[in-house]
Amino acid sequence: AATAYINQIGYRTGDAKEFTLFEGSGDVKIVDASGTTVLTVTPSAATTWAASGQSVQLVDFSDLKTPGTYSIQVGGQVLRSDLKVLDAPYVDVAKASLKWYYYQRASMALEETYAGQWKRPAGHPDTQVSLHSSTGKLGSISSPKGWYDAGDYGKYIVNSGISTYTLLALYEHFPAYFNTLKWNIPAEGSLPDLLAEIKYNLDWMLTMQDIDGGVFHKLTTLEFPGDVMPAADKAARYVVGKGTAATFDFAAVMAVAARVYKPFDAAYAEQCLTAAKSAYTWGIANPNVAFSNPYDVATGEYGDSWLEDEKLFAGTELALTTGDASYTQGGATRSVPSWGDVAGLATYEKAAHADAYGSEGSAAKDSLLKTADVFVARAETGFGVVMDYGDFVWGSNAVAANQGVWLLHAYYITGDKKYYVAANKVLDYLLGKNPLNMSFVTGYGSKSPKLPHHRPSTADGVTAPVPGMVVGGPQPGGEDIGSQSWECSDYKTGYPATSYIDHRCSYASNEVAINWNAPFAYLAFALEALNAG
Ligand code: G3I
Ligand code: 9MR
Repeated sequence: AATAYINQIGYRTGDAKEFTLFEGSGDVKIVDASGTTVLTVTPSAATTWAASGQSVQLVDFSDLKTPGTYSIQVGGQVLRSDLKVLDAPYVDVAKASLKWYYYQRASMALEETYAGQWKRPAGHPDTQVSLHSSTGKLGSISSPKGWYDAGDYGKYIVNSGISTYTLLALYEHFPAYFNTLKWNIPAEGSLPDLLAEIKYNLDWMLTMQDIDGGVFHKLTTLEFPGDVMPAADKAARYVVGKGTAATFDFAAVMAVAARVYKPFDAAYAEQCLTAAKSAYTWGIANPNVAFSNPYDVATGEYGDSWLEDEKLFAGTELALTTGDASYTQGGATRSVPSWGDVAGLATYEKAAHADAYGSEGSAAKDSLLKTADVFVARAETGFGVVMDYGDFVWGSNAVAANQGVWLLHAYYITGDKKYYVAANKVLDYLLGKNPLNMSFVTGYGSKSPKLPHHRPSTADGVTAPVPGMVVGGPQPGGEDIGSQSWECSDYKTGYPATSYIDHRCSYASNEVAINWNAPFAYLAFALEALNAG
């Protein structure tokens, strides 16, 4: 049947606007609340999008610039009535995506004043955590606070790396916007909400550094816990492993934190910088310590054996913070960043500060724009999105969001609107312009995930999931099929972009994670901040 796939949250008044039409024929009419046709559009010629196997048309309705709610009609048939045009469409969903980090806080109770119906008692104090034999040490450490990684209750340094960095970058790129923005979380001193939230995780990360500068890999139970609330998960937790990836990721994040917190808390900034330097020194001396799960540990691995990108990321950030060029590492990748490949984060920094980096700077700009141009071209055909067949891996929605962030960096250095427009199309995809016809953010949009793989949302007795969570998204792996007895049925469709199930069992398509919310928050907020004031 004819279907219009739209950004369900809304389109910005002054922006280019597009939706995707499947099995439509003839012109599209956009009709306002009083029944008046405000725009008639002839859709583009149909093309097939390999990732969903659909033949679709694109409908450009940029000429509609009046705020309101509209219906979409084809051949007299009303396809949907939830098309919105707004002046600042993303503020609420973007705030929710950052508020979610508060809901993920370990070691503290969530009070009703902040958490509403998702209030809960404190869990995981983590004040006395045994050092697993894989750390090579005996005894225990105090390692409280931090965000739970995902639908599980582990705290993982590698994944905290890219996640915390991305949120710090959001502040660093738009400080004026965030100095006054609030979303009802507990205040810490005079810090802006974004920096207060990030500090909750930085404080935990700092506890994970050993006295020799090396950084422990993760803090988890030996097995994943069952579907219980944090306070009911009483299994012993361990600090596990120590390695190069964790140590360099930590060094990079602390180097950025030293810059960002300096105007607010010079002593804290100094602590972060000292930690960054000693971690970096350990990483240089121990460049090949890859982590893999010990035989008795079954929680998330975040295993990675290619460690040059973490070194590049750390060196680049330390050079920028200290002005000491001896930290600089060569290289500028064309690949979009992910938890296991952070080289692209160095590309961003070198491109943004190209003058200071000489030939490294121009190489970074070149890499940035080459990939961005591929993305722009992809978004002009098929489904009108950047995502391509091979992009659908575990956490595909973060691939999408990071593609959007990449495009914004191309926009920052060129001012060329085509990159902004393509970045906007990424957000359209995540908010409903996709073949599943759903917004991937819990609580936002006409249709959004109701049963994410998120232990608190499963166990809290509240019908609605915790809001503001970006689920992993479609991908053809199906690693969870058959798990949790018969419930996770075979949801593979033969196409990557539609292999998804909104069920609690589906950790491979419907879990949530801090490294998936972070690029979404960056993208949605950057698109607001760029239009503010
Ligand atoms: O990169 C390859 C790609 O080259 C290949 O074509 C593709 C084919 O399957 O696989 C890609 O690798 C995948 C990788 O994610 C991409 O980042 C792996 O197959 C896939 O198994 C791997 O999944 C990871 C998953 O843990 C299982 O280890 C996810 O990235 C990672 O986000 C996820 O993280 C978990 C933590 O372990 C525990 N906490 C929850 C969190 C989210 O589910
Ligand atoms: O619930 C776990 C989820 O948080 C992880 O991301 C995922 C991948 O490591 O694993 C989930 O746990 C599953 C385990 O791996 C296999 N048995 C079923 C578990 C789900 O309840």
